[in-house]
Amino acid sequence: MANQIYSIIMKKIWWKEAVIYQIYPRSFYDSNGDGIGDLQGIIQKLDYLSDLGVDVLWLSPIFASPNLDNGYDISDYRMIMPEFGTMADFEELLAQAHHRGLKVILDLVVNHSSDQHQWFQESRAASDNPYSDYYIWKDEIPNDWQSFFGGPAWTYDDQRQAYYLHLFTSHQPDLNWEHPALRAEIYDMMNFWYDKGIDGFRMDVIPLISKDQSYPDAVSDNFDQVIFHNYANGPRLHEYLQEMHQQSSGRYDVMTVGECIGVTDQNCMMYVDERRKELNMLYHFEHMSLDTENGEKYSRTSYHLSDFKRIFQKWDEALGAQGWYNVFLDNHDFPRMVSRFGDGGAYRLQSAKLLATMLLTLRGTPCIYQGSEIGMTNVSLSQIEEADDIWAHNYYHEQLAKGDAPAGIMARINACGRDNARTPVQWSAEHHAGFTTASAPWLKVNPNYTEINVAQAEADEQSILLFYKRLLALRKAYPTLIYGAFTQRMPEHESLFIYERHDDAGHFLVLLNFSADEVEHVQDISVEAELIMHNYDSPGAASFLRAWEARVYNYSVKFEIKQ
Ligand code: TEU
Ligand code: CA
Repeated sequence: MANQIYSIIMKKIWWKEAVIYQIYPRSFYDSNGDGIGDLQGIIQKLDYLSDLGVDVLWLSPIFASPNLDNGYDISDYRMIMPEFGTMADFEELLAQAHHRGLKVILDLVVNHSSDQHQWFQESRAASDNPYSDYYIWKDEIPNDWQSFFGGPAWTYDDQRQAYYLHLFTSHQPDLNWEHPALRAEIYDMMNFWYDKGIDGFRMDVIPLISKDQSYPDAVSDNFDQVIFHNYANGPRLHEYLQEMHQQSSGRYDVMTVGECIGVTDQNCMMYVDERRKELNMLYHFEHMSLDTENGEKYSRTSYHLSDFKRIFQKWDEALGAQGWYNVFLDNHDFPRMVSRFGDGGAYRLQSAKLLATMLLTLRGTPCIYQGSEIGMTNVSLSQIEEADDIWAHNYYHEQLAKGDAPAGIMARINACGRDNARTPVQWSAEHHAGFTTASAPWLKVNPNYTEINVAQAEADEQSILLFYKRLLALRKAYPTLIYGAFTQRMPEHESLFIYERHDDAGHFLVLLNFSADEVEHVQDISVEAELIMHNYDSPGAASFLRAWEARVYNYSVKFEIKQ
């Protein structure tokens, strides 16, 4: 078996062994009662995080920002957002995290800045000052590109009397990476944070930074195709990533994670082949658009489990021994994983544990999104005023103008929207889920906080939280779960996801039933196999898996499983 040799030649390194926990600071914990999560709030919860057993905290942007896109529109890359605290708070957070053995990575958002950034203010003022070329200016609109959040990607600026490119909102102008001074400025800024002691960066939409200078029209109506062919993987991208590695990240012992929108299993090695010295790892969006139509954000279609599994199989093969990636099932841009890939209703407990099992036993660095460790679910917003996300607002007004009924639009926003993941973390059954003492949090708390919250989970032997802790401990105990090869069984089955993780040091079998039906699994389980993780508290019939049942077996002796 070709992939069995991976574990022998694969380089062992801390960022492959780590588990990432993503914090969306605005919604994590509010320490000063203004309704907004903050850095001191994170500090107060560090013991909770270290007790959970994660290794790396990824903080979504904490820099100065007018917050049109909640920090993904940065107005000063070297300043902490005042709502979140001060530089002293950040330094304290870093020291306190390191003291507990937790690493901290920050969000690098350098495809675009905020239009409030001083660079853009200068750039729009004149075509002959030092910042004129920091952004992408054209006298005429060169193509039909559309922005991610709706509407054209080019906007006219009265001051400069030219059009500028913005792949996201018009308040997020794209930076001009062709300009050497801009690139030097970015590397310098990265080193400023590395010198403070941070442990790496997650890099926002990094494949988009190099643009085809001929600015051709969009290749297709399918937005995923446009991203792949027009926006991502530009002609000088890999030159920039290598330069960034040389000038910055490569000089430190840090991890770099690319948010690799528009990257497929065909070109992923260009980014993460360790011999190329670009990024350590990436995460892709293929399983995130499997259940959408034409890559359209607010659409939902059904999908086959076999296709879902095929994505994980093919990425595992593509990355081989020299590449590495992140496994994730939700983050701040997507619905909650239990509501989307599991069953957020009757089988919430079982399906959240099943998804946790998958997340933490595949080959790759797992990323847990805040709140998923207690099985937080999607929220239901009854009207657009309750939504915060600019994308949701834009979509709502676009659809309304097309004559769509508000109830239908809200249903799609509730199913697909980003606010689902952004409601405050549910800490307890107290007012506003114990997130804030303010009269109102910045975004509504999911009303199910009375049942789903950290305090409840900590007191409950059967909780999802405890299950995560056990799984995290298991990964630490058995390096096979990190470096071992991944081999699927019954890849065409439409309800079961069954795979082995194996190498010279160990052998595990993972059985997952992605359905509410009882399904025969046909695997011959050896009597010597030890059941080490199970999301039911009773054994059940040996050859069947119950609704959303998940099991992990450890083989103490080598054992061939019948196909
Ligand atoms: O996201 C890029 C982005 O638009 C995708 O994640 C998108 O949500 C996905 O393809 C599904 O349609 C990053 C950030 O994560 C996001 O929060 C920012 O709004 C965006 O970049 C702009 O910085
Ligand atoms: Ca606060």
